[in-house]
Amino acid sequence: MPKPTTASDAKPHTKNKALLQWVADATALTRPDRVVWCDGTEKEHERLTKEAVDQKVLIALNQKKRPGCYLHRSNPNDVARVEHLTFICTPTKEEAGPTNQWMAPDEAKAKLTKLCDGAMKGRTMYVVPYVMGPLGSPFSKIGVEITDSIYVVLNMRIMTRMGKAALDMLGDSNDFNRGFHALLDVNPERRYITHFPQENFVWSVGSGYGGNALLGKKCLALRIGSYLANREGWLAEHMLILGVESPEWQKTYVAAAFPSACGKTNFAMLLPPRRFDGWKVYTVGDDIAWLREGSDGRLWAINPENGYFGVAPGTSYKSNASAMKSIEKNTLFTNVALTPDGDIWWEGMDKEAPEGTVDWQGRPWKKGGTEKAAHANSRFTAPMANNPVLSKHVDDPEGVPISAIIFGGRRATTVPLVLQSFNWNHGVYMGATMGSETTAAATGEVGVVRRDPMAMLPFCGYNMGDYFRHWLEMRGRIAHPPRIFMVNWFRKGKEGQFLWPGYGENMRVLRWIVDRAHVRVGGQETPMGWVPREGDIDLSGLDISSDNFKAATTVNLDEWKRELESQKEFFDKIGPTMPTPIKLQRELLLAVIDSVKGK
Ligand code: OXD
Ligand code: MN
Repeated sequence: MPKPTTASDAKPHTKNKALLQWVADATALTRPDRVVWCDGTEKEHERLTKEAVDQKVLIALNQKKRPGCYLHRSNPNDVARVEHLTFICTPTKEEAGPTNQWMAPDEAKAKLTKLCDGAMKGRTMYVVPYVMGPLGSPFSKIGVEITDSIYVVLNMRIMTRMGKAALDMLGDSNDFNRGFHALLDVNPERRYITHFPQENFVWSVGSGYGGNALLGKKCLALRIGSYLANREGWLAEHMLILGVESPEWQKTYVAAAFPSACGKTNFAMLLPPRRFDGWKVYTVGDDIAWLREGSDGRLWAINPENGYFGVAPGTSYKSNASAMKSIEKNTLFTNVALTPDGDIWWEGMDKEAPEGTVDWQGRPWKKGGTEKAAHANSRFTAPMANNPVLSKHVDDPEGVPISAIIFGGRRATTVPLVLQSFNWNHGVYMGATMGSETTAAATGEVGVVRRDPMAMLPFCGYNMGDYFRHWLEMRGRIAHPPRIFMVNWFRKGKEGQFLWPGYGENMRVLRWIVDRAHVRVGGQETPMGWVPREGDIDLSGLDISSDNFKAATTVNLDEWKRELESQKEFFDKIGPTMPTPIKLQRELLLAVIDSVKGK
């Protein structure tokens, strides 16, 4: 068995017995040629980047145009999360619930032990200590990822607070997430993303894709995180966090859950339109929020991440100028197209692709053909410090106080532009019944409506019915709960056109939400919740007809009746753990519709 060494043959920066033992066990199983303990220094970063370029894992981009930027081309069979290969390995199937894939812990361990036997021979094993959340924050969690992917190490360096600081924070404690990642031969036949919530352990093999391999993100911060949150009385959510500042008042913080690839990063970096001169939106986080009650009775949130793993196609100066600025330097790109001058390109960028662009697989790309230049789920990994609208509170140990929670989906019909719930329970019901059309962020059919409660369907690490119960119970902990809303930027008119312009104009909706949270603007009560009337939302300078605005905000009771009826199937799927207050909400709304319609 090779002795754990760092690249410089120095000792690991820890005497933590539990950690050293775990690394020794992983070393004995996988038998790497070399073990490298990552310290997070700039020197290490330079060395690893050079190694990755030498190994052709990274392609250096034009360093004059994009300093510190590199392109990675993944195996074409490994471009997205794989929900059908993702398992929650709780002692019983019931604990994982009906929406998760379950495997018995012993079976999963036996399978992956076999696959990992000698799997790192001839390779380097990296030990990556990291913190999710601000250093020193009581909210934060420590993880250590073992991986044989240098690409994963370089991404973890951007996405987390990685290196010696994490080991210092850990000290002698055994309270850390163990994340064991091995690429194997990157073959879907040998791909398993397994989670052991009771052991705070993740074991992922056969994929190098971000959501499957950067184990601090979906695996720890959401799946294991949600399990811990239920046990410890807080919330781990698939939510962005933003701060809205008006010329007159202080900031108001909002958290919003949208399913993958539905514009969370764009919303978190929203640039207010000209009409909103003097208004600012600051990003706290673009994907994950950890929330808990503060001593003042409000709900406080941190972003556990340190960077953005954003969807590239569609990102442009028009859709998200701050994201474009965030990727000017020190950014890793995955599966985007490469231009002849060593820059990156994707569909939906501001400019046309120049002649001689090669596609995400390195093949010459033909403009106007059927093949996309960039993969639909191509990504950028950018440090959050690059974001020109980064909130100055991202490193605050206590986080920021949340005044509103938004649930959003991609729906062509039914769901209005914005809808405010009547109260916390009704809001939890809204989140629990959220539906959205599927996107390219996960493998499978695109554009089909599926229930994606709280945008957590692929990320809840335990029984979804218990998760709803936990949400309902959180009300008891929060004396001053945030108001809860639903939004839908994607509603279409009769001709199939989008009714709302979206992007920066979403500021108008955000302002209504913030004003409603502070109880200082009107709205119209409907049987399904509150919607803005035309005068309640500032539409000045916006080219939208009154008819279109009404169509975007209308609550059509026939559509809602169908919606509520179709929710039954999902409720049945959740089965006996579905909390009664949620079931009753649905029945109540159905009864109200019937009474309003005079049936
Ligand atoms: C993501 C996702 O990468 O949700 O954030 O898939
Ligand atoms: Mn996400």
